[in-house]
Amino acid sequence: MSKRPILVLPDPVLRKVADPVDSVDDRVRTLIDDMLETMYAAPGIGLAAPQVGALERVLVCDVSHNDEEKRPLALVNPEITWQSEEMSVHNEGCLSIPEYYEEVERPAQVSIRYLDREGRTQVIDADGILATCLQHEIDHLNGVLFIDYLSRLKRDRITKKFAKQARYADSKSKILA
Ligand code: GNR
Ligand code: NI
Repeated sequence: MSKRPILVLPDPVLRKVADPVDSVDDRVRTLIDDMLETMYAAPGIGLAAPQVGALERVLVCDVSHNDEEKRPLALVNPEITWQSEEMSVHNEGCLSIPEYYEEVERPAQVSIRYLDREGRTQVIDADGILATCLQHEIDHLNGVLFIDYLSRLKRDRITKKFAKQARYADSKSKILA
């Protein structure tokens, strides 16, 4: 297993739609294991493959508490098959938008059909933070970020801040080169 670098805004890969996986083989299992290691190290409660530069429909998540046994989940080609009318609000963050948090409203409960790491079809019924996390990760597979649910003012402010940081980092690396 190895940790992979996490892409940060404004990396254009984060805005692309990821491709379905056509066979859950050892290559995909290695991607899953690397994503879990990367997520735990960050630390985060979820990670989508595009965040490590892989434009494939794979996500991992673990919402267990620090004092509990780990409960890693890996979903390949996830599809939301049902969502509740009831909504809930969580304070969200994203490893690709470091140190920025905002409340986002999403369906409180979802059912998701997916392939597990053995390629078997499974269904998960989620609520609470798990439902929020899985929806946040599935959004990543479609090039959608949680800031897309905020007002244009907030989204533009954060997008510009990260674009400016990227320009600065780029100018520094040119001086050092
Ligand atoms: O670590 C993460 N925490 C989090 C908190 C609330 C809602 C969603 C998340 S996912 C995030 C990790 C991440 O960026 N996954 O894409
Ligand atoms: Ni995220």
